[in-house]
Amino acid sequence: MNNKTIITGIQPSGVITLGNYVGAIKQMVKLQENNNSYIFVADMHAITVPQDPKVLHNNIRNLLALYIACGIDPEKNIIFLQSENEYHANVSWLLECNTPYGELSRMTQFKDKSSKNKNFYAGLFTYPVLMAADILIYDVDYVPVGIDQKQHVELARNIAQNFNKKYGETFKIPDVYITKSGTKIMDLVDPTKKMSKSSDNPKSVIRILDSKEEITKKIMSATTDSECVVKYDMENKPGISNLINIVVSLTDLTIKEVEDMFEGKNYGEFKKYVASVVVEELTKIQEKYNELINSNELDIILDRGAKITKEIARNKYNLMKQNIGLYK
Ligand code: ATP
Ligand code: LTN
Repeated sequence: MNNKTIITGIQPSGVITLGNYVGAIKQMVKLQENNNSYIFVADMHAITVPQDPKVLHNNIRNLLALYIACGIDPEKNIIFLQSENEYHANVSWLLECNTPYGELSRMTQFKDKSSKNKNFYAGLFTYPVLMAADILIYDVDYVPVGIDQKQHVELARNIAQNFNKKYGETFKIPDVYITKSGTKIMDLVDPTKKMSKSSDNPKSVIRILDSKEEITKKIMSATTDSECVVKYDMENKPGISNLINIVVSLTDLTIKEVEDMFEGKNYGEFKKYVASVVVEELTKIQEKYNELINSNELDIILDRGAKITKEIARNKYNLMKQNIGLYK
């Protein structure tokens, strides 16, 4: 992909996982070279479920520092904090008033999350509209996300198409850009579930700031099977396949090469290798993170991001108001 405008965001709902790194950040690092890219901290999305204010505050700064430590270059991207640009919420409201209730009810992530906790808030339901606002404000070509977000980007497309039809050309129609197949990293304890940063089980998730010992311990105790053959088979051997995926997404090796390397070897040896690959990658990131977290570089980056994105968002908001017939 070249010369395209792209946007993506991650929620500061916990320290990011290896899944977020592989599925979102690493992709943006590749794409930043030849595209006009926006990357933001989706803090207003994080509050769709209850958050402890102090923890949330720390998670926001951590995520910002981690973006940069993971290779997101502030010179090549516009990095911003969603809540610092109040137009996202304003645009979202105008879109909400043009989004059929029925379409929102079909969102699988909403069904999932609302079934886990029946006392959910309205924001959890309308969240995909805020995501549509994030995307449509910037007239992007592509939205790089993991497969779990595809339905939300498709909703943003529908919202934009309907809005354009009803009120005249207002938005560019974005496309989803699904990051390389096979890069969905699964939970280490239950490898049929996606590894998720809001998971309650610490053993399930490798977090980017985990220590070498923690990483090794978690991988060594990851759920596998009793077959003792390192072979990729997501359906019958989800645990081993997930570990192979982890290696493939952090190295230049293919699945076949990993299988060949461990032919006739036991799971213990394989797991030790997986742990060493992860530790090597995350140690580099952690060193950079430690340099950044208490520096004022982060504040400078945010101020610049807020300034640039507010200007763009204000123009889009005003165009929407005008097209809808709101007084200006
Ligand atoms: P939460 O637990 O709060 O829902 P999450 O870990 O599922 O968070 P998101 O903030 O929803 O992560 O996602 C940020 C980005 O990371 C998205 O592009 C998403 O597709 C990607 N992503 C999240 N989890 C994984 C995973 N396990 N494997 C690959 N990509 C992932
Ligand atoms: N909903 C996404 C985060 C997100 C996003 C966006 C991604 C919010 N707004 C706009 C891409 C574009 C998530 O939970 N992963």
